[in-house]
Amino acid sequence: MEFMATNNPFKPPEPPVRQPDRDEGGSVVLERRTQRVQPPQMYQVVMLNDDYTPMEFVVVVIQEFFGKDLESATQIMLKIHLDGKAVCGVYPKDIAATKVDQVLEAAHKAGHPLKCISEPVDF
Ligand code: TYC
Repeated sequence: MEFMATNNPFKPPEPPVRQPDRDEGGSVVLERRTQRVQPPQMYQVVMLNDDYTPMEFVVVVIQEFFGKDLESATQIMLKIHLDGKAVCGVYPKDIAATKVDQVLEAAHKAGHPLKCISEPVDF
């Protein structure tokens, strides 16, 4: 039995050759632009120092809402205490806003003036 070299039934068909300046349907493309999607802007949640909120409360809040263990939460709290502020986490915009709401609500309920904000990374 003989196979014709140009019509091998086991060989997948060659993809169509696309000519420059023509799209897949053969229409002329006047201007070709490469579309690039940017990664989403990320937001950092920054906690601020004050003179009244107990250190222990801040450590618990950082563990609870930012998923840190006791040691890193303590380090972050001490950085806030010494430097005036520190980043607790970096998230997409809506999640960062939710974290801020959660911290402010917990602080308000406990009667502490603890404040935090979210801001774009590279602010
Ligand atoms: N400065 C506070 C104190 O001495 C402790 C504190 C730490 C408060 C971090 C707020 O975000 C804060 N009790």
